[in-house]
Amino acid sequence: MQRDKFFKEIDNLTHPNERLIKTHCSYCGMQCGMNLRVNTITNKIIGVEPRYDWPVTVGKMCPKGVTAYQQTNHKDRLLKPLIRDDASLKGTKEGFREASWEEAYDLIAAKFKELQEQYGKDSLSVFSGVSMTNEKCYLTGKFARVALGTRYIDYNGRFCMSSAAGGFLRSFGVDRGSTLPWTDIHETDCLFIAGSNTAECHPTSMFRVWAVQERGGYLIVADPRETPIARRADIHLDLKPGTDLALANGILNLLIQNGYADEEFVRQHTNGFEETKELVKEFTPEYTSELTGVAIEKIVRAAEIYGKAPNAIVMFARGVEQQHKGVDNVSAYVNLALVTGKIGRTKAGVATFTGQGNGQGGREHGQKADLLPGYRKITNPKHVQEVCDVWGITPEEMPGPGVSAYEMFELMEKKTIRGLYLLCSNPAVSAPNLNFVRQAMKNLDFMVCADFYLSESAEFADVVLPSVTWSEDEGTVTNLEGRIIKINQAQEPIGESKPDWKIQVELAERLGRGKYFSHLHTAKDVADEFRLATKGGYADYYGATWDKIDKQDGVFWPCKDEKDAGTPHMFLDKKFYHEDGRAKICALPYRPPAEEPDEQYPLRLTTGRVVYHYLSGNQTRRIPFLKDMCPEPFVEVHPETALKYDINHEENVRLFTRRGEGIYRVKITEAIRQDTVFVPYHFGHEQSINLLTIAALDPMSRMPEFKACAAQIEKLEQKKVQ
Ligand SMILES: Nc1nc2c(c(=O)[nH]1)N[C@H]1C(S)=C(S)[C@@H](COP(=O)(O)OP(=O)(O)OC[C@H]3O[C@@H](n4cnc5c(=O)[nH]c(N)nc54)[C@H](O)[C@@H]3O)O[C@H]1N2
Ligand SMILES: Nc1nc2c(c(=O)[nH]1)N[C@H]1C(S)=C(S)[C@@H](COP(=O)(O)OP(=O)(O)OC[C@H]3O[C@@H](n4cnc5c(=O)[nH]c(N)nc54)[C@H](O)[C@@H]3O)O[C@H]1N2
Ligand code: SF4
Ligand SMILES: [Mo]
Repeated sequence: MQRDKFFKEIDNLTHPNERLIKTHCSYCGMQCGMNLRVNTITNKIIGVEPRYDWPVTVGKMCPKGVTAYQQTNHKDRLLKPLIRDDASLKGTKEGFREASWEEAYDLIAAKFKELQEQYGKDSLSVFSGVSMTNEKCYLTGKFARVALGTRYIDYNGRFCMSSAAGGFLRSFGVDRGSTLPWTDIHETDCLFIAGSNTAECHPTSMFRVWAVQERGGYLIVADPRETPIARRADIHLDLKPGTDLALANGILNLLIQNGYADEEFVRQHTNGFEETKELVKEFTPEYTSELTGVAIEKIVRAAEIYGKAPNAIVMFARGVEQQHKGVDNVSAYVNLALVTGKIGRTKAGVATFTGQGNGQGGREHGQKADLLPGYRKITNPKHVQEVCDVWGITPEEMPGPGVSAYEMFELMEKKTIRGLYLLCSNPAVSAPNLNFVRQAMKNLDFMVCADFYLSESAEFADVVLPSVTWSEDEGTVTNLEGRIIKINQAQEPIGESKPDWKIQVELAERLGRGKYFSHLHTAKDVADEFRLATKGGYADYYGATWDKIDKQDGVFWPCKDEKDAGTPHMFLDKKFYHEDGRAKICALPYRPPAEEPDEQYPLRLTTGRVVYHYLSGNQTRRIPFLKDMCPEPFVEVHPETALKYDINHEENVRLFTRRGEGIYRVKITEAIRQDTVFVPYHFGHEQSINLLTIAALDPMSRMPEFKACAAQIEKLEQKKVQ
């Protein structure tokens, strides 16, 4: 009997009563190719298989990806809108009741109108995210500016890709996260990877990284921690958090001094070399070592390897970018490629590991405070006119630039902003300096949150709208290469949940702005308008039709028209996007982290990720396998430091900074510097490390310094964990 039942169950899983939907993972920028398995009788998603035929990840997936399908029919899904009747319970899960869409829309429209009549258009704000398709990101920007008419829109990419964007814009005049396709990586001779825990955060890149070493090439890693990738590196530059600018300047100085500059390339295609050369002279190996804590020999050897390599790729991620000089760090690492001319050809270039699934596309099409679709500037009258022509509004109706994500919370705290439409982000966990941010959200007169689970941020909302997971809708996403790909629908939305674009179309109607949205009946309708709105912008998607994406395994932007196959390699013609066609080599003076350790707070706190969880954890903390593997946060401490504080492995300690504190379980490891502690940030409420982080913002990108602040540890005598 048992045996029969077993085989029947197995049979059900592999039975012909199953269809495969070709799509991509819901999580990180790798966007691994997958097929969702759908039961044709129940029409429900029942599993996943990796896609070997997807050229970027060729059948590889990570623990998050193989369990991502469990989100769709999860018991925690929001099935109906929720309305909070008792405002005194704001900030908790309590006090909500289920409501119809009609009632929810009526309430939102009435409250939004009331606030705008009393306090002006800009009393409302939109805070969004880039786990959404390009079409949804595009429509969210239009919704803010046309349906709400507010200048205040920004998004979670401000905490993620904004420094990379700023650095690329300054250095190249264009912001595409990678100058080359991922399929080039394993063929290069040297990878210089800074501030990226690649093996845990972009795991399906690793086979290409190892392949470089297997072919006799080199791997250089700059990270304060000995991550899996640092452990296998030829050189591990174990720098103090917040000192990348000194490291990159020091290496650039050695490259120039030792004759590795490509003088011809520099003369013909760049500006700023002489000034930069002068500036970096100060960064001798000795001085660089003093600032960064990295041994002199390692710095010298790293420069020699990178300099000698015929082809090399400089890669980086949030370790470098989430600093209050993140933009300078990016330009400083880009300098290495520009000075040595290792860019603008195949197998050589620069790439950032874009974080979220649509971290690239989501920043190009109007969710950012100052940007319109196609990477157009909201401060450029020509650009505004081009978008107005598509939207059917006048330039006078277009709101001006707003402020960055964290600064929106500052305006909420001051009550300049009184209403918030939050979607696809969980800032009550992921924003810095959380005691302040949570208070700012509490301060709002009215808040809407669209999510498919009740997030920690939804706890601050007056109305929660049930949106859908990635598997219940279709659209395009731009992966970390700049390749536009297609997400396909595998299942109908469960319960009464709706895709965000549809919610916005229906809400616009209630707000009296229906005529600008009512022609959008399907995701494809939004896609067609979206492509048109990007036409002529430098992030031009006009030629990236769904058909072409399917036929070509994706389309790299820019892609201008039907005939254009797209642009896998940037700058092959050595033309950069600044007006004179030259790239900029940037002279960047060193600045220390905003908050340096002192007697009271002698340690450096840095934060980041583990392989099992995704961002605020609102999705992955609900998946049994992932939760089991990493149920709670921890603090990594070096054995010498543990000895000094008399703390043991697995002991709970109090970790605190000038802004907040938390109780964390100690993980003793030699894989971290003695002066540094690390905590992952995927956890909510009192477990959020962002209660401790600092909101020191980069002057250009407005990126907070998640990666470095001063902290202290205290032993909790009684609180030992059994
Ligand atoms: N498993 C998993 N994967 C993810 C995500 C996730 O949440 N979980 N999120 C996705 C997203 S949105 C993003 S943005 C990416 C992030 O991907 P990564 O940037 O690779 O991840 P982080 O853990 O934030 O930080 C990377 C490394 O920076 C190091 N670091 C800290 N301070 C410094 C410093 O001052 N200088 C240098 N050079 N390094 C430093 C840390 O030790 C860490 O190893 O991952 C994506 N992939
Ligand atoms: N200390 C520290 N803090 C950090 C970082 C760090 O390294 N250290 N990294 C920062 C970075 S790089 C990032 S990217 C941010 C990310 O931080 P968040 O923006 O908070 O990221 P998520 O957890 O993805 O939040 C997305 C929320 O929207 C929901 N959601 C997902 N898809 C959709 C959709 O299509 N529609 C709607 N309506 N909802 C959806 C999810 O359930 C989830 O609740 O965190 C930042 N915060
Ligand atoms: S590497 Fe990223 S895209 Fe691939 S399966 Fe893991 S989370 Fe998903
Ligand atoms: Mo991110």
